[in-house]
Amino acid sequence: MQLNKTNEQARAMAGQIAEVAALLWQKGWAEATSGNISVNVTDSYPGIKMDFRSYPMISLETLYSTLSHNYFFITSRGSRMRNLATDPGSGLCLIKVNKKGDAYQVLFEEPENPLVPSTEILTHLTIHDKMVKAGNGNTSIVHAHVQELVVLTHDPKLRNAIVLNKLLMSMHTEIAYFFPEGIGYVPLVTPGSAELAKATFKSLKDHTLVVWDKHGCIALGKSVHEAFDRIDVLAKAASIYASCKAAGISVEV
Ligand code: 2HA
Ligand code: ZN
Repeated sequence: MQLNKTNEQARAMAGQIAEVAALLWQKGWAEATSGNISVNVTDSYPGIKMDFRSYPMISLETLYSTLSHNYFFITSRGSRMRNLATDPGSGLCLIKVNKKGDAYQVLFEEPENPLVPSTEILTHLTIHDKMVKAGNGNTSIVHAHVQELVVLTHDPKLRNAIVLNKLLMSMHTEIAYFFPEGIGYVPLVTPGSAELAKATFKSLKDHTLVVWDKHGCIALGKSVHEAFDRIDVLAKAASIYASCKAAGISVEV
């Protein structure tokens, strides 16, 4: 998107997205075009006056009435975190949901180089809908291919929310502090599908992070940095487990 066409507050948010994109790339959690980030930036556009009619309306499969007239930054389909880190405008869409909540527009695009939102847009909007309804200040979502967590889901014993929680809670004292309600787990589902959005929504309940089998995880927070911290802390617990196993230390659950 053409970031220079939007306001200072939104550009600052794009800067934070760029910082987290850099961290995801450095951690090895964003190979190729993987991972996606979105932030509700409605507060950055109070009473914006512009002619919206020039932007095509794109229909949504699901009705998100709570998101009526909400604005979101969401990484674009095919964007690379390593590029977003230095040039957020090159891989970020600003979308505006319509009044009814069943369609959106992508704003401030370069007509010759239009961007399309992430393949996981349904999951992101489903979670944003839930966050706006909850009104608890959570605005940001980060999805990444966290290797340490994907490794765990290769063990059939750990493909289960109860066992996974028990194991990760026992790895490091910080986990109970960061995840007082535990974490969610979604079995293998097609990436980008409405099924994944539905299963994630169900699993989120009071959770702030959900592990996706053989895929990675998705986390929410009051900022993109808070969502990233949650992922980072959980990845540490998973990595401690792997280190213990490699050292022959018994850590069975
Ligand atoms: O953005 O990571 O899950 C590409 C993905 C899909
Ligand atoms: Zn993914």
